[in-house]
Amino acid sequence: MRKKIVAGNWKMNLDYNEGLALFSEIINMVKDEATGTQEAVICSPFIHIHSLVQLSKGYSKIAVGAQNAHQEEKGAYTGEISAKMIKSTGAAYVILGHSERRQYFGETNALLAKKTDTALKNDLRPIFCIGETLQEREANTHFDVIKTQLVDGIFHLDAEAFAKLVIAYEPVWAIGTGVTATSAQAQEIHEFIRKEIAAKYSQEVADATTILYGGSCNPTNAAELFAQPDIDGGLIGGASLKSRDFTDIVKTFN
Ligand code: 3PY
Repeated sequence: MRKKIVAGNWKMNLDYNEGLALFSEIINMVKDEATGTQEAVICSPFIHIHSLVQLSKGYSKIAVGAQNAHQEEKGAYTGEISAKMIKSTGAAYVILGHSERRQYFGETNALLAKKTDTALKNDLRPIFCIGETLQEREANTHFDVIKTQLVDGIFHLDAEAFAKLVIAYEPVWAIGTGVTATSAQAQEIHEFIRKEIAAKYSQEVADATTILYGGSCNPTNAAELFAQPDIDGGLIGGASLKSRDFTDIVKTFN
């Protein structure tokens, strides 16, 4: 049975002490709620990661991740953080290709393919984000866009490496806008992604891949989204900054 994941993306929010306080609250509230094949993940700014990992010790269903990593192993890249550095803090995950990185930092599928390789080489599990813009949906090219993101970003991996990925479908028009894809719209794309994985790898690999929905997912809409057969959890933006909301989303699976 594939893993169910609720992952918080704190983005560029919370100073050091605020982050630790929120994470402590989240641990206390989530520790008895994430059960079975479920996992709760918090992807924080880099400055928090090491401390959050320390706080999460002993809680097997709570993990920590980063929101980005550099494609090179090391070198003269002032201000950047490598996958190896992230791994050395004890983090387990890294978000790659979030639409904000694609949009504001010019991250392309080719660059993200390199970032994915470097993250996997350093034993981090990428949460690989894909999704179409509003214009692409209106032009009815959303399936093509998503297929290209899959093919150019991650389908170069062999099946063994691919099995370590989590995929997050985040329609760009639903990010930070308060607009959510309907559960039918989200399910349609998740089913498409799973079929593409099956065609490229195998049905077994496709059935084992965790595919999250992201984009204004909150305690009110999570239950309907997560009830869809191909939606295995969420990548949560704003609602992950409130311990009660995040916990309520985690509880949706119970
Ligand atoms: C959102 O929900 O806004 C997100 O971008 C989650 O990554």
